[in-house]
Amino acid sequence: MKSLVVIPTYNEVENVESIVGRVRGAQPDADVLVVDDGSPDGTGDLADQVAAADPSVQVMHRTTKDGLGAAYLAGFAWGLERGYDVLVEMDADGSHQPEELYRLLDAIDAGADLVLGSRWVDGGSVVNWPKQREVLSRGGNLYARVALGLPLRDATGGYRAFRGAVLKDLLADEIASQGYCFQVDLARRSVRAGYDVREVPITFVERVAGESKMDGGIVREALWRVTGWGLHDRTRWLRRVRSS
Ligand SMILES: Nc1nc2c(ncn2[C@@H]2O[C@H](COP(=O)(O)OP(=O)(O)OP(=O)(O)O)[C@@H](O)[C@H]2O)c(=O)[nH]1
Ligand SMILES: [Mg+2]
Repeated sequence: MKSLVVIPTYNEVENVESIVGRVRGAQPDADVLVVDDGSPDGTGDLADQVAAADPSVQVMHRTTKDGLGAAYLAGFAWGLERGYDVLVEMDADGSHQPEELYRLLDAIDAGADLVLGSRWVDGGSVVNWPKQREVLSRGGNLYARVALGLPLRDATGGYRAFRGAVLKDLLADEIASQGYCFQVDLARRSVRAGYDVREVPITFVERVAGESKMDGGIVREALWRVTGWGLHDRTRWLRRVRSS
């Protein structure tokens, strides 16, 4: 099966070369697509240099910073058009270790449709995370689990592998989410559609270089969208119970 690792970047000049090299080293059969949103720090140019030396690496240049979700949608469309069997999401900052990618790909080989790299299953962990980030992630996941009834421990994480045909189906309806809730949205669509969603443990390592793009707006978007989806699903369920 042919895999494409999609890596969105915004101001990751200190990380991009290393992450691409680590992916190529850990999974020589996988191709890489860097999706850069016109990073002012020159990430896109550096990625072009890496790509020039390795035909398995491609770079998509977008003009403005448009959020993680939009970057992934563009990268996925590119990969699906080219017939990749498996599409992988990975951050550029080293938090998602390429050396653990085999765990996700093995689960796809074993029949999963979507595999989540999970910090919060047995064997999963986070390294160097400040306590407040852990509280936010655990709290966000608990909320997503309860509000949406998702049987998942880490629905907000961004280290994932999708079977291509499944991703194509999930993207048939428009996806409006931009930040973390983009991840929650795809996870919930997969569970609802009855796909085989599995979690494998990962060791998530806090970035050592560059700056986080996470901000209050992303957290707020996740909160209101998840609440909206939860209310929507529950009113539908109530209506069904009443009319039966
Ligand atoms: N193309 C593109 N990439 C983005 C955008 N926002 C974030 N990214 C990339 O998405 C990945 C995740 O962003 P991070 O800033 O690491 O967010 P995070 O991992 O939730 O936050 P930290 O834990 O603080 O690192 C990184 O590779 C970023 O460079 C965007 O608007 N466009
Ligand atoms: Mg990060």
